[in-house]
Amino acid sequence: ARTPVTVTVTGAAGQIAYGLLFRIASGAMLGPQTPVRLRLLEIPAAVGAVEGVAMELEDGAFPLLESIDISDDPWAGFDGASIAVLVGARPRTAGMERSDLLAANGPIFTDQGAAINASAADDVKVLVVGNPANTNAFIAMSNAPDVPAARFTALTRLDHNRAIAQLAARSGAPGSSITRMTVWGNHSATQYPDISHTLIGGQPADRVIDDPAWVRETFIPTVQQRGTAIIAARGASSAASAASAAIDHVHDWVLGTAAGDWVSMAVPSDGSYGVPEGLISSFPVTCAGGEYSIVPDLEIGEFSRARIDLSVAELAAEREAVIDLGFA
Ligand code: NAX
Repeated sequence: ARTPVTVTVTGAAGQIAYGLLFRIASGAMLGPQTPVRLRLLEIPAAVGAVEGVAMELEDGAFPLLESIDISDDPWAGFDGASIAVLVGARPRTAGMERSDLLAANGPIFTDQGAAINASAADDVKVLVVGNPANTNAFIAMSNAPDVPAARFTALTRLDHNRAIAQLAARSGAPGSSITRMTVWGNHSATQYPDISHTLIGGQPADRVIDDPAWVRETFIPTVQQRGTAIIAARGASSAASAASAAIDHVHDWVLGTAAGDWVSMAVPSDGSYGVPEGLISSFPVTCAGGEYSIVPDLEIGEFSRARIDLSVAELAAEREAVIDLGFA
């Protein structure tokens, strides 16, 4: 058997974790050959609940699950972690502005960044799911000076998968035939799902769909507002689909993307596509050998340019705000 991999999940008593942990234990994230050691990190008030989740994980009798450790201390919780999935965050409550949300989450991701810096494995890969995900990842990255910045990423794969689902429904083609979808920018309502390089059954998506008004007026807003639509329908925010997207994100980062295809990940910009260096923004990426690379040289039309710039401006403002608050 292969060497076990230590995976830390924060917010382990929450809704997303309840979907995520069982799939990690089953091998869906790191493959059917890799044993996992789970570290579950929670706040003290939720440790009891997380003990219940651990009992259920034991009851799954997963052959790949080597151990489960529970902690409410980030330094212990990230000890030896090669994969860190940061799901726990302070939720937005009624009357809270986005700036209040940034302020409430700053201390969590400052501490967790420092703890990852001090105690995670040298090869740690970090995925931030908790919102505002891109900026929380930026804070964690800024507080982990010894970890290469490129290891800090945020989840936009759910938005990517939602976009594929909408294209499949509209075209009648199976989702598996839809490739080269791109989501740019922030995981927020300003995100830009871009089909200008997407293929459906190997043909350009905009030619297959042939309805620019649908793309502008229905497709883009539907993907941007999908989280809100799920809350309205379900009475709770997306959980199993977010967990599934987190599995996809880490799976592809570690095990690689399919030849000829790419995925969307929010990663620290290297300045590509006019996105200021260091902002954690969603890009099209390919993955191989445990590393991702931003897909180079895509042509960006005027329509796309304006939408990417809008979302990136929001990210830059969030970065300003957390720097002013002293979190980065
Ligand atoms: P829940 O409220 O069900 O669970 C969150 C858990 O995090 C709670 O058990 C809480 O005790 C724990 N927690 C809070 N602070 C913590 C800390 N400092 N250390 C460890 N644990 C801590 O929320 P859930 O539905 O699981 O959503 C979690 C986060 O994902 C939210 O911020 C949510 O907004 C975000 N989402 C992100 C998505 C994305 O695509 N990036 C989509 C889904 C979701 O909206």
